[in-house]
Amino acid sequence: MAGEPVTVVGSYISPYVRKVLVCLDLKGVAYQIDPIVPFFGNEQFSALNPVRRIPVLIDGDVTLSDSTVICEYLEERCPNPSLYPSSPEDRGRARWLEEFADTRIGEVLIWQLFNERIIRRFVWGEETDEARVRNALEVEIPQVLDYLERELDPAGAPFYGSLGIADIAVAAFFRNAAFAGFEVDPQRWPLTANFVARTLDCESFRKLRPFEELSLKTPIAKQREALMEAGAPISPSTLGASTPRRGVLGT
Ligand SMILES: N[C@@H](CCC(=O)N[C@@H](CS)C(=O)NCC(=O)O)C(=O)O
Repeated sequence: MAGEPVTVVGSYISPYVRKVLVCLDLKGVAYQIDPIVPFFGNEQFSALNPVRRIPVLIDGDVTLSDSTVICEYLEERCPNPSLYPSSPEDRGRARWLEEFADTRIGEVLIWQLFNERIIRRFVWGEETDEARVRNALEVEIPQVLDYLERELDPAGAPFYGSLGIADIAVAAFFRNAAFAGFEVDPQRWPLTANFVARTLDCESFRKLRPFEELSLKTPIAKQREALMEAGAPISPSTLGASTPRRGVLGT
């Protein structure tokens, strides 16, 4: 990490990749990206990550999977600026919110909404399960938003004082919600709507937008080249394959 840029394997569209890219940017760590779409890893990718999920971070001879593991590694390698609260109490709370984001928010906004509306159609050529989406929109997403609304500071401060891992992890999922046509209702969840808008407006999130939008509108096989032309820091080689493979893990 001292001289060479690290490599992040994974598409700009993934919320877990987004979380890692924002942490790298806030810490000023140079990176290159191999923007493989989920399910499109080759054999070498399987060898690096047996559960075949993105992101993977490669830093010299260190290869790590899982956004939480990666962000903690980055925090320890590059402690300044710290993205974790200093007190054990708030650090524990921030880690819980990160976990809640990666599991429960991921379940409702990614698996039940974004995957249904986008990945199922564009990766697998399947129809959206409209009943599953309806249940997500009417029941499960509101439960998550009710919880966030209770946890957020009414004065509009970031979680635990300054922008950190909890804000980044939670907000990252709402980009995918927007890609899938969902926005938080500001009448019903004013604190959450404000939190999402404010956090996603930070420079580290904003600078990813052109690459996210380009990835969304470009056929999978052409994304790497299109991103390179648009100035994204694309890695010289790829762990991508030309056809998708069903996931190893369930949700
Ligand atoms: N807990 C993992 C979750 C990563 C994850 O679910 N990534 C999705 C893309 S958003 C993926 O790679 N899906 C492919 C699969 O399930 O096989 C993390 O925090 O990195």
